[in-house]
Amino acid sequence: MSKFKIKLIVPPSFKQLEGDNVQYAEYLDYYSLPVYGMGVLISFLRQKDYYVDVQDFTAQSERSAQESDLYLYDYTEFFTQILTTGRADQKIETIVDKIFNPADYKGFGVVGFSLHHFGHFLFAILLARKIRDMSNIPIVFGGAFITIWGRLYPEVFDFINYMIVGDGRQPFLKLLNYFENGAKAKATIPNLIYREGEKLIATEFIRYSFHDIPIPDFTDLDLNSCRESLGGELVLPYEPTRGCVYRCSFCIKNPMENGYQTKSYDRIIKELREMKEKYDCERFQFCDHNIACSYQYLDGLVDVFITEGLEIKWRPFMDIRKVDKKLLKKMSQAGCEVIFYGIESGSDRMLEMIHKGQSSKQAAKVLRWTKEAGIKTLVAFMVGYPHEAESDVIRTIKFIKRNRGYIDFAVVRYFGILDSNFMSKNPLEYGIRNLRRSLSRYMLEYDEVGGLSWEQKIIQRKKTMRRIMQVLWGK
Ligand code: B12
Ligand code: SF4
Repeated sequence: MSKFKIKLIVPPSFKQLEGDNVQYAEYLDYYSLPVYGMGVLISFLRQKDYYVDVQDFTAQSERSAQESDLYLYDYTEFFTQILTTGRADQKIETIVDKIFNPADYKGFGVVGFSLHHFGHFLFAILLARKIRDMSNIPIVFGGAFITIWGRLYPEVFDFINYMIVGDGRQPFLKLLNYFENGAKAKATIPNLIYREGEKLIATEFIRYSFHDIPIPDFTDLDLNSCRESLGGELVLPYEPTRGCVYRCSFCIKNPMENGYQTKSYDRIIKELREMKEKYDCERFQFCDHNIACSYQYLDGLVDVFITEGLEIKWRPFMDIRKVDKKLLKKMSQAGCEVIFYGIESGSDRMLEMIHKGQSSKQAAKVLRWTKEAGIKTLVAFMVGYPHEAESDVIRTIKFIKRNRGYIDFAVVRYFGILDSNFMSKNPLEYGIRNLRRSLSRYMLEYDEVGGLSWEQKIIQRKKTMRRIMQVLWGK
């Protein structure tokens, strides 16, 4: 085993009550799931004989948020201060002090942070600053948030040394080699971002194979504390497919994706069996983007689950374009217990503008079939899309009223333009202009061409949100 010791952290996360891209949800407990990408990285590093110590605050996040009041009113307000000083207000600093123990970092050659979303990122900056104050240990940020938006925050290099974007396995290994024996010049390590003087250097981006991703290693986690608050079930993430062939306007394509990629049935069965046994876990959240891109593939996978008698419960993300009654029945038989559908709107005009490739009629049919097959539905709606008119909102409200019986869980998001999505690249094509960064930077504000200004849009979408929440949850 290498003497070089690695510390990997998933920080607790801030959650918003209100702000840029807030979600109002009545759904399954996503925050208690351990972060899949971090598990993959641990597994890979241990296969390479590294000692990895893991501190994953994921499961505690939900609890600590409630206990210590991490639900801040629009934390983006504090963001600039956190980013530039590495410090927050006294209340948050007290929380950071509680979880920060200098002894935890002694003897380690590097500290890596795995950051899935913006809430993680903020907390990671605060922890990184604390570590930096006491030592020069190299600090590396990676994870989905860093892959997509890390480059927008050069100031963070006051507290950290490197960001690794995309699949972190090989780049991190090369960086470790560089730390340990100065193997190569850092400029030759792929997928690396670092600061040199005032300049941000980004090395060549390599997309690594999806086909040799190991199963995640969660052995160090207290899996009991990762149980869902809803039913106390242990649910673990697993990735059978990656990517999606469609191009919904708001969607962001992670550079790690390469179209729609699938694992072989044999491999999925083997890996799920292994995880089931290793973690005594029967429930899996599939972390794919859209498992139903290929009807044939999904149909075949479901057949194999049944013939192999896998006996697991699973929860995929799917769009409804290719789904039919027969497939849903089989999925139910194969253990599928909840499907996350992006329905977005009840207005066909809006669905067309989003390039969603589905009609509200189709959506209603699929929701009914899903429930009839004995599968629960988790439905995502979006409010405040550019040029959403009163008639569109009324159509969505009517859609919800008509189909409420087929919706078990729902999540409503404010529509937001994310840096690097299709709309940010071609705003005029989507009827928007004057794009500018919000406080969070990765979200963009805009004005509608011939319509509402951003200030008016905020008021309009807030009203719409209230109406949608009222029909969904009576509040
Ligand atoms: C699957 C997924 C989920 C799954 C699984 C999450 C989990 N627990 O693992 C579910 C549905 C549960 C989920 C939940 C959430 N998610 Co999510 N999720 C994704 C998705 C689609 C793919 C991520 C993934 O697993 N990829 C596959 C793995 C292998 O890749 P990876 O995680 O990036 O890890 C690799 C590298 O990043 C790197 N790496 C990772 N860690 C580290 C650390 C170091 C030190 C290094 C060097 C490298 C490194 O190596 C890894 C191995 O290859 C992304 C969008 C996208 N296309 O990336 C959104 C995304 C990351 N999620 C997002 C959000 C917001 C959330 C939620 C907060 C939503 C919510 N309100 O509930 C929650 C939070 C979950 C949590 N535990 O805290 C946003 C983040 C943007 C933002 N606003 O901050 C994204 C971008 C989606 C979006 N467009 O809005 N998510
Ligand atoms: S179907 Fe889902 S994953 Fe595919 S482009 Fe649309 S929003 Fe993105």
